[in-house]
Amino acid sequence: MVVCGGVPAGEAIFWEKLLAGSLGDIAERVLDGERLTRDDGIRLADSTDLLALGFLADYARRRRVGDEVYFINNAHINHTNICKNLCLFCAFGREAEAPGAYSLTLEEIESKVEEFKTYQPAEVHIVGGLNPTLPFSYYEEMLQIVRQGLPDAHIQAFDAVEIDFLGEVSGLGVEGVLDRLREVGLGSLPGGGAEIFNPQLRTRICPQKISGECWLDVHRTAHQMGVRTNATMLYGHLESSADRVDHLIKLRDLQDETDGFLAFIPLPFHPENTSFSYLPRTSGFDDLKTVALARLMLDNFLYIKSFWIMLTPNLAQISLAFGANDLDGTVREERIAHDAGAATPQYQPSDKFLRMIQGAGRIPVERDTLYHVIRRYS
Ligand code: V47
Repeated sequence: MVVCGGVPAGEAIFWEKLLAGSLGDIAERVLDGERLTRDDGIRLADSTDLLALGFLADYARRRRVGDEVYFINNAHINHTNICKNLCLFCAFGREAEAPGAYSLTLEEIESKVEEFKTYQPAEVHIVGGLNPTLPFSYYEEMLQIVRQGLPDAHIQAFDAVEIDFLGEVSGLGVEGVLDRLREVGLGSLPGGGAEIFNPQLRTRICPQKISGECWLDVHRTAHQMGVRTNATMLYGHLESSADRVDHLIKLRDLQDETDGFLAFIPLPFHPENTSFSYLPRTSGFDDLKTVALARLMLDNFLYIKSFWIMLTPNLAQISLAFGANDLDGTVREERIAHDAGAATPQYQPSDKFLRMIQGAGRIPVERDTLYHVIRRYS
């Protein structure tokens, strides 16, 4: 194949090398904008040619979404860590009587919102455990409090696992719950709870959790109702390359069907204080490869988000050259990764995002949850 139009002149030499190498046929498909197969994905996931993966993912990113990199002024609330699922990879969830178990009262939520007013976040991101003692009215009132205190903020709340649980608690089902929560301010769903879809693995890492099919069904329902959602994949525990690729393909298939996903966020497993504390942390090499794999497989997702809290700011910045185009947000308080040993700060100011993005030669864009531009920095 001859390298020609579409490839910047300075890159031709790299393409020629790639096309002649062991990933040459995949490189050709990327260059032609063709969809990659499961087999391609597994070969990429198993490859140790990190720079080749990065080069291909960076090309795919540039062609699909250009040079802008997004961040958001947001604030997280983790309203309860009491959880009936007690997933084995999770250091955050605990039984009601366990040390450190908490549920924020509505008054405590109100004072958090009061505190947030100083920052005027564009988004309030709310996730927590499946606490059987909290009535559905608690969730409705929580959203009402956030909406009242921060009327301009988008509320991204409750992952698919929580929505399914609330469907049961309330007796309203998934659609009924989404309807009711939307009435009190719910804007979109975060992408948590997907973990890894392989059912055999789910029984080993999160036996009480809804199935992958159920997770996908909740997102399908949300999309059909016009509620946008994110998607995640927890990697770096017991899964194989094929498990990762199959997970991504299931997300890609649903996106083909609904076009309702906004961002995909790969979440590196943090083992501390979990049943898998004997496992090592993911390597930087694997983190970057996973971002690149996601960009290459998820050809119908616009946004690949590197959550700096879990990835570390330095690696998140480097991941901008491996297919990522979003760094998430200011956050302010995070418990899920920190309970599992994350040593990153819990807050990062906007000017740090500007430095990270401009330092990577890209264009910073402050966004809202739905990726409307709040400010584009030239
Ligand atoms: O659902 C739990 C994961 C998720 C651990 O949608 C763990 O924009 C690593 O979903 N090590 C919560 N991960 C976080 C999440 C998220 C974060 C940022 C942005 C968005 C978004 C979503 O964290 C959980 C679970 O999948 N998780 N325990 C752990 N030990």
